[in-house]
Amino acid sequence: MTNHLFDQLLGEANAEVRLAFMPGAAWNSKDRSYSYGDALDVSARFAAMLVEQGVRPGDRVAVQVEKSIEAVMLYLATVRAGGVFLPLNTAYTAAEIEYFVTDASPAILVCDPRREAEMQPVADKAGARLLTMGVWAAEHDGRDGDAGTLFAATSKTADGFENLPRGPDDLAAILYTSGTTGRSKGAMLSHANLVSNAEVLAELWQFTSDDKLLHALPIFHTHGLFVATNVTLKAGGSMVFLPGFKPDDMLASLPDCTAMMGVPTFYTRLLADDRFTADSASHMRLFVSGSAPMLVETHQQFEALTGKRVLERYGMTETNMNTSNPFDGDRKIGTVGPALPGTEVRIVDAGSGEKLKTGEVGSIEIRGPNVFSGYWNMPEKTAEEFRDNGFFISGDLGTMDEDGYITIVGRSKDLVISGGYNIYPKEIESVLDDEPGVLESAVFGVPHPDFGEGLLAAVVPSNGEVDTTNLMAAMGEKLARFKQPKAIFVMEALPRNTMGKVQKNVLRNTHGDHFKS
Ligand code: MLC
Ligand code: AMP
Repeated sequence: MTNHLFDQLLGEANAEVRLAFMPGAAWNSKDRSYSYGDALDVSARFAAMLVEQGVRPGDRVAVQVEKSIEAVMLYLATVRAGGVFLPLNTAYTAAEIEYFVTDASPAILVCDPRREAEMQPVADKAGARLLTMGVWAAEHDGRDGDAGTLFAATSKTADGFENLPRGPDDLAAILYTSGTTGRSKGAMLSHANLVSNAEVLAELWQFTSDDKLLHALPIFHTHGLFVATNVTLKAGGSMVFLPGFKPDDMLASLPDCTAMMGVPTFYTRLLADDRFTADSASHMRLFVSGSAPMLVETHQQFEALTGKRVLERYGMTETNMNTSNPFDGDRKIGTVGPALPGTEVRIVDAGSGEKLKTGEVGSIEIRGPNVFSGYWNMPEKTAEEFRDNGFFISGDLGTMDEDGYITIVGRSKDLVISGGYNIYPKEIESVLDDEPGVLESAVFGVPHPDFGEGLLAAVVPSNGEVDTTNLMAAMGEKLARFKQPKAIFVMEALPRNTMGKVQKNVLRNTHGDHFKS
């Protein structure tokens, strides 16, 4: 019996090798270490538990828990049990989670024990069984913290558990990505999508079992879960697993690592810290950046300080990674490199779909084994975003040079990327427009020194005035913190063109200096 993703990632794992450890008095948790043997054992026990709890092949397992090694085990367990892993941002409010779980109707929803009371009605409404997953070690070493019901339901042995069979085209994960219409869409990723990307990246970036990755990204998105984790597993390497980005912990962990993956904010924060020197980076063989554009200036500063050039690559929730600058060869600053082996990337005229000439700006489109099969329950949306010949329309605009390197120059979608998180203004505008006293709103991004882009909102009151403090409070209940505008401006009217369309470029120009210190 084969389980495509599991077999490819862990089929030949050397049980003795250390996979990950989570350091850190700073995180109020004892040093803990996992070998590949532990990973095989714990993920099998979790998988057996999921089957006992009623998970059947193809069932979704929705998970909103803090980052931990055990959360990775839950991902592997879901795959082994034949399920579909559905990770959710820990910042999402109960209102946001309700949309995802009613849309995806998972068999199981796993949440943090501290959120059990607010999540129970959400699970009930979606017909999902609720489990809670807290601090694993609380069970084992008596530390403070609620371990939750998931560990309690897990048997002490994995005896007799066999992976459920799953083929390359079966679903392995659904990742929700916000949409231009304001409704989030669940990108359906198959076993083959994930395996092909992990194989290609591990080889291209020359990952081996000698590598130790500094992992400080969240594990509910493509970057931290599939790129960072799957590539490490594929290579049989190790990870230092930090719950988030804190400069002290990054600097303390760097000497022990060989590679790091991060969003541009990681790099600007490291560069802003005097303790980050050429020495801190001298032993590192690879720094990768992606999820948002890295400024040329940041690239140059990093290289001037460390003598190393960050390798920038380009991906999406729907497609995993599409392009990458080379490991060996010319890493061109300001570009995201050429298409990955096995993946086609083309630049076309958005209207006609005709291929454009070298250097011309057009729609970036992608085809290959990395590209998802469609949006969950949204066949029309899926059809709109694919060409008849199978190319996926990314919504990004770019050029291709004579060597096939892609430069992203903008987006045809109304999207703000803040600290590597995608925010679709439409979703925030819908929330603002529903508030009493608001006639209409426009949400937009402007340059932000830490997050790349920072979110701002302009609102037009329905009766002359509106209390922006109340608006902020209302958003606090409905939207994750990172989606809330950092400031709200009251305007008499929104700037519009002759067609009546809101001119966000005018708002961006007017408020472009908002975050400049
Ligand atoms: C936190 N805040 C943010 C924010 N992150 N606001 C806007 N954008 C963000 N990204 C809020 C906090 O809630 C807080 O609010 C205030 O801003 C300051 O927070 P902080 O303590 O400075 O933030 P921190 O916890 O350090 O997080 C920043 C970060 C994090 C950049 C480390 O956002 C992060 O890990 N981003 C990575 C996202 C990611 O993995 N993207 C990959 C997507 S996959 P207040 O007001 O309460 O103080 C993808 C495909 C691909 O895109 O190509 O990879
Ligand atoms: P997400 O939907 O969260 O997966 O975000 C995908 C989007 O992130 C892409 O469509 C791009 O707009 C953006 N992105 C990812 N990597 C890069 C990069 N290296 N440079 C610029 N934009 C990027």
